[in-house]
Amino acid sequence: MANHSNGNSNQSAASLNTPPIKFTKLFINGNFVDSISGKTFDTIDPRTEEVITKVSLGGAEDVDLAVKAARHAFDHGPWPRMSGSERGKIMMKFADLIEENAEELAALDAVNGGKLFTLCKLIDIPSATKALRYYGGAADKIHGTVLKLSKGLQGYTLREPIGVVGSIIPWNFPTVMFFMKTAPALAAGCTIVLKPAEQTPLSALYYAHLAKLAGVPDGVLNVVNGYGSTAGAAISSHMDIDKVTFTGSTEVGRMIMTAAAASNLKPVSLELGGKSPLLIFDDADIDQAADIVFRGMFFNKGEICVASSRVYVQEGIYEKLKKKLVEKAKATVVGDPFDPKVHQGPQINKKQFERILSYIEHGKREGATLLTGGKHVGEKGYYIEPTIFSDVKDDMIIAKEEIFGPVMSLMKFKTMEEAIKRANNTTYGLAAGIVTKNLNVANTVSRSIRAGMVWINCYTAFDVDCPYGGYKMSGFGRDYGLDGLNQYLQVKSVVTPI
Ligand code: TAP
Repeated sequence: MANHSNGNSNQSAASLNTPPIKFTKLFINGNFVDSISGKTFDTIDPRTEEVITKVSLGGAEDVDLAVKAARHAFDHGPWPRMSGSERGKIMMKFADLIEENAEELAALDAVNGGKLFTLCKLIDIPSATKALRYYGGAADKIHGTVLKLSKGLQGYTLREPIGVVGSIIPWNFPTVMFFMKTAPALAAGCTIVLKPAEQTPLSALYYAHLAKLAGVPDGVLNVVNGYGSTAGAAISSHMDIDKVTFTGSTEVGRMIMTAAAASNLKPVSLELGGKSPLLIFDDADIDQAADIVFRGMFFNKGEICVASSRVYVQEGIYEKLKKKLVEKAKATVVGDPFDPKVHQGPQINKKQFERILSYIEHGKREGATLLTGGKHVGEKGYYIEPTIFSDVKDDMIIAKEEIFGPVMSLMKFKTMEEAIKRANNTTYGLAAGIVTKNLNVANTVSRSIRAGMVWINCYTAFDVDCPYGGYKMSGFGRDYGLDGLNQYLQVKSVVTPI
């Protein structure tokens, strides 16, 4: 417990601890503007529960303005018409500008999202530049095919940008999500109206500014901050948006799909929740397994859709692994995400904080054994101890529902067949992990699990070249990889007599 201190006392990064807030308005048609209503909302520092700044509150009418700008840029502007290599060049410049401002951008995500500053610098911000360079490099390689037709016909296909893209993203990875959606859409030649999560608007506005500096034409990338129920709903039901891409909860994903169907039948891609199983077999190296399990669950304070929140451990290794995991949890330093000694920052907001604590209470009431953690840390800020339950049963709420916080459920299994069956016993299918030295086990399990991503002897190993997305109620469509680019393209067939 001694380590679970909530100090807001980092001196070494004192200036970044309170980064300058340069952009707080909406970004529409290349300009920062107030919302039409003139209203603003508070954006909160989860370390202190205090207001960082006020941000313009966009509503349906602001979304409408942004869509008009994006529509005009798509129908008449240079972006979809310029060559792929020209678009790629601008995207490379955009990446360079992000690199030049990396510290400040990392600080914005850390202060706004309670994310570890060092990891923002090491992972989140580089993911933006990697995505821009990967898709920027692909922009001049978007080809159709030549068709071999019968009956005196010849033809070919064109892969054309889908049009105006509405992008609705969550708060757990503000930068990663922004570029996971924006980089392929830009490469394809689309124009974009993006709504960041209301909890984390700050870095998105900075990116809009850098996009303009890099040469992205006005109207191509618009950022409208606001609430999901107003600005988000206006995007999903807009008649002039050609596609919506969304990452967030399954509940909201369903609402977006309904709104898309009820308006102009726009295609949607949804990356939704998860309750991902991680299977540890008896032959695993215990230290390696403990590292993988611990990071799989507690990375980004458990606020990650692929969190390995259901850990199935084979009976021969169960007790040993349990002990190691508890040791690791007890050694975890919870506190200010700017402090380099800290491993886990605060949860995003009061709502999530209370939700997580209520799941912990559920776990206790349902009869799971609380091995460690379970409590709020400190007096101020949304800090929660890394929490591990053992003796969890598959039908307990903590084993079924996405908690989206630092709460791990440990379960024991005997055979591979049993583990596969129990791992698949979920409505979700986002990710899964296997730790074993046995190649046959790894192959059998990875092919038997119904999930969009399977990691063997690693976890949360993402790469821009690796498609990522869900099975079942974890959604459909893929982000990243060339599959991610295809989401922003559509195929036109052209046929002519020979
Ligand atoms: P969501 O409500 O799903 O938020 C995701 C995004 O959708 C935000 O930008 C949100 O706007 C927007 N949104 C909300 N209602 C909308 C609507 N009716 N139409 C269009 N857009 C709408 O997630 P949350 O409430 O922040 O978190 C709740 C739970 O969702 C979490 O506990 C977790 O289980 C899950 N979640 C999953 C993920 C991933 S990566 N799969 C990410 C975040 C949360 P606001 O800005 O107003 O919130």
